Amino acid sequence: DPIKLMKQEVGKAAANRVQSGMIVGLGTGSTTAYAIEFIGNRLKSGELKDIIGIPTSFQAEVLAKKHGVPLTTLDAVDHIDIAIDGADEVDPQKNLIKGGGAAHTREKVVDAFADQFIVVVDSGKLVEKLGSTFLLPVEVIPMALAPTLRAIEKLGGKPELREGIRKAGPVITDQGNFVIDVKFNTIENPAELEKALNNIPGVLENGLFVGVADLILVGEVQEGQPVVR
Ligand code: DER
Repeated sequence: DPIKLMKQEVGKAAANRVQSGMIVGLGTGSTTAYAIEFIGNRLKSGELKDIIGIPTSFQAEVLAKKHGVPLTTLDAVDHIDIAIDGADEVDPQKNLIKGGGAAHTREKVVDAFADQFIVVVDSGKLVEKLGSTFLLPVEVIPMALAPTLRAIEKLGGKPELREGIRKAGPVITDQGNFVIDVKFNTIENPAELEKALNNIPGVLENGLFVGVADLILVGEVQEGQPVVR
């Protein structure tokens, strides 16, 4: 499966940038899952020492424990050296849409705080304009669902409440909130839209990551071989 190959390769490339003694932000999603696995492998082999991770979700926490990556919390560190995280879309200015895993609230805290935020994506995530292939996730507190839906429509969005697949009713985030996925025809000014959305009473965080990513690692398959650029 070429996509899986790309995700593994780019996850490994990110994990290889972690140096002993680092505090590492651990992102959420299937691509970052490989990076966490490879960090664990490097710890087991002794090649890497004294790593401590800050998870961005229950998923990251479970994976880190499974692969033997020690964890701590943001109140126990004064910096994060590298955050590794995925994305649903990446534009040419390195702005992102994230939140496919409904984890974007904690991800933005960790990714923005890190000295270096490394994004790991397969080449299918690269877009010219944000919003062209992926709905924009917005985390809202449940009691404000109705007014936030109306406010998002006023901004030109077409919002829909994210329903669970193996859970009846709406998806519930790690904070106990709802996620609204929003279709915008075009997102001309991501920075402005990010601010406008977060200024709606009841909105906790949205999946636009503007000016946060430092390095984009892209997994591709060339002549059947996975490469990273
Ligand atoms: O939820 C998130 O923001 C994840 O990082 C997601 O956007 C990327 O997940 P994937 O690597 O499984 O595509």
